[in-house]
Amino acid sequence: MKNRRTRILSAFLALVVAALACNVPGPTPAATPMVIVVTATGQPPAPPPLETFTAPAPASTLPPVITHILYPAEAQPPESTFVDVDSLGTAPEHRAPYGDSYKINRFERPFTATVMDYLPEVDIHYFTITGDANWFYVGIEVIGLNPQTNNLTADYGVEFDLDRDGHGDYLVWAKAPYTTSWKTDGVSVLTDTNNDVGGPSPERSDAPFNGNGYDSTIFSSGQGADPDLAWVRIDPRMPTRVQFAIKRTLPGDAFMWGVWADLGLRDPSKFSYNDAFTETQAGSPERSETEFYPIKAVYAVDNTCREAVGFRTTGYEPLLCPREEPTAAPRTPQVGCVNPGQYHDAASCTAAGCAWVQDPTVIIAVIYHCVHP
Ligand SMILES: [Ca+2]
Ligand SMILES: [Ca+2]
Ligand SMILES: [Ca+2]
Ligand SMILES: [Ca+2]
Repeated sequence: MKNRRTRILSAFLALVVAALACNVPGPTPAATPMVIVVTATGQPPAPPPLETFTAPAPASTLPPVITHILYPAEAQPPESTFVDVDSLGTAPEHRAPYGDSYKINRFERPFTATVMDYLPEVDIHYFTITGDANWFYVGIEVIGLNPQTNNLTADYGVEFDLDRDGHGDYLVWAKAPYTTSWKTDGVSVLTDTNNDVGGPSPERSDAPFNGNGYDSTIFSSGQGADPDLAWVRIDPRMPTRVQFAIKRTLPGDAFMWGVWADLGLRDPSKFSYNDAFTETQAGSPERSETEFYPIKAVYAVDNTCREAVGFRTTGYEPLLCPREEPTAAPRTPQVGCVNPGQYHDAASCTAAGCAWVQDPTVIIAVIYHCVHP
């Protein structure tokens, strides 16, 4: 009798130990709870019948339910438009005219590897930005559609540098298929947790540099803390134009940005491509670079220089688009407008005979300043 009591006590203690063990935090994921049956006879518990275990359904078979709260607008405010080099004119010669600067990660490679056949859907021609109260809208207009499929099949992306150090901080990346209605399917927002996008120097090739580029996904097809963070569509008015709608909360009010078209590597974990590959491995699209022509490991890709939003550029921001030097002869100041920079409001500016105009160096947040009329 005493022996039986001891066995029951031992079984009870074992159950308490097992229950405590279940409460110890650790890396083991929560498992299906198992019921331990303690019998009065002290016999080891019989294994439960197999049919009582029901394997949980794999997550991939459960379609995520995504409830959107805020949708991008159908029509956008007027845009700021920027031009990228295009290779349409030199495509029959299987080369880019210029505009590919491997050292600063600037690509003009809308061509297949080695053969250098032209890919119009990869050739960025214009890139645009505008915004409203909730969104930034970024447009990427390419030269043409995929001639085989008559649509756009490349990946397209928008890269943001928030602290203007040249190292990209967010990459909004979209994959085909695209539709003319806004959708989050196929759109990801990636970030770089160890700031190695661009390698040691964002304005230089550090190859061979073995970083992990954009290494973390904070949004994927509507899944993430904000289900409305980033959207994509084809402009309903223009089949060669991809549009992104990105919540203003992502980049904030002041940042640098540029865009991508990629039908080649399509691997943001290898950003920057000019760090992951040497120029010899990557090749060149310009025949004048005889040492490197044609393109090889870094192929079917186009990107742009970076533009600024919400702040006045100094001209020294890494990867900033070149600023045009003024070509017109300086106008002779008219009598009455002396040192227009001293006036900081429209009334005193015009009263002094100067002209109150938009500052073209600041986009989105329109800033007026005083100049000679
Ligand atoms: Ca281009
Ligand atoms: Ca940065
Ligand atoms: Ca670099
Ligand atoms: Ca990284």
